[in-house]
Amino acid sequence: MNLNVSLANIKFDHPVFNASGPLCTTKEELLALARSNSSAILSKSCTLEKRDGNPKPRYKEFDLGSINSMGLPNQGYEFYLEELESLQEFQKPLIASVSGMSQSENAHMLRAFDKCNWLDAIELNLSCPNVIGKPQVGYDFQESKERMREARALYRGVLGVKLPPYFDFAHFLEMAEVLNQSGVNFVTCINSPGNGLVIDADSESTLIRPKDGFGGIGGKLIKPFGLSNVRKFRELLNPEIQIIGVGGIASGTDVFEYLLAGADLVQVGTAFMQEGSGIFERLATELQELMKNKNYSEISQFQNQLKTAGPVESGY
Ligand code: YRO
Repeated sequence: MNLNVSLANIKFDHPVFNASGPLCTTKEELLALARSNSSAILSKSCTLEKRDGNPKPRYKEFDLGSINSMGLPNQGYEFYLEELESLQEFQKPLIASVSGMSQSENAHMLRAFDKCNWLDAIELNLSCPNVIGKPQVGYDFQESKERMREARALYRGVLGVKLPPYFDFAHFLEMAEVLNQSGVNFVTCINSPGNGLVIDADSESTLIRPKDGFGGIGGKLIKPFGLSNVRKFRELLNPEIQIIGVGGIASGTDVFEYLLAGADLVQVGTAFMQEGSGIFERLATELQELMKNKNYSEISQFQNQLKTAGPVESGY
């Protein structure tokens, strides 16, 4: 069985690796990822300077998934530059997530990453704050266009953008038009749907402390939106722009569904946080088992081949 996949010129042993955010911030966490069966190493979104992030509790699990308002805790871009470089011996793709607090912060970091001939790709996080009072960059199409134009001009390697979820076909169309003109190589759908609220009835309190309890939602609850965003962008984007799916993946069947919907690769966030680095081996094995049961020997035999339900006379 062959699970090999490519992202532009980059080769992956299988399509499952970590989402930026969970367990990819410190030296120890990145080393654990390197030693795991994750098919690549993607680091926590970085800023120019080190950030402590928001006060704890800032990540919690609940019955349907997770909620977080981490506030971008990271060790500063120079740390990820050094740490990723030191993991070359593990011979898997090394990807840096970049999320500057401003256009000029991104420019500074992208110039530095452009000088690294060992780095495989950059994932530019568009869920970053813009001017206060404006929506996050990914929900501001003009701002998204400018951020991508600048990133493409400064970073000559494989470049992708991490997108927030969209919920309206007009928004998909507008973003797809920007992406098709941008020169980016891939998109990653989806970042956590923002500003959910989870309440603990016993304590009559929010689950997390920052932002009066509001935070990004991950896990099982968001899988339908990850799938819809992958599916719609696969329909609207130029075929050369590849798609990484993320949102609620916790089984080989989940991986299969994302590939069917049109993803080329997938990332795991909440379930990696819950289960630890053994999850990559489990998901790759479960995908392989499912493919065997369906008599598939290669991903290309079902990738992007989702069918629409046929008509029936009875029921709703
Ligand atoms: O709080 C975070 O660090 C965070 N959490 C997410 O679920 N997605 C993200 O992209 C980030 C970093 C960016 C931001 C939400 C702090 C603006």
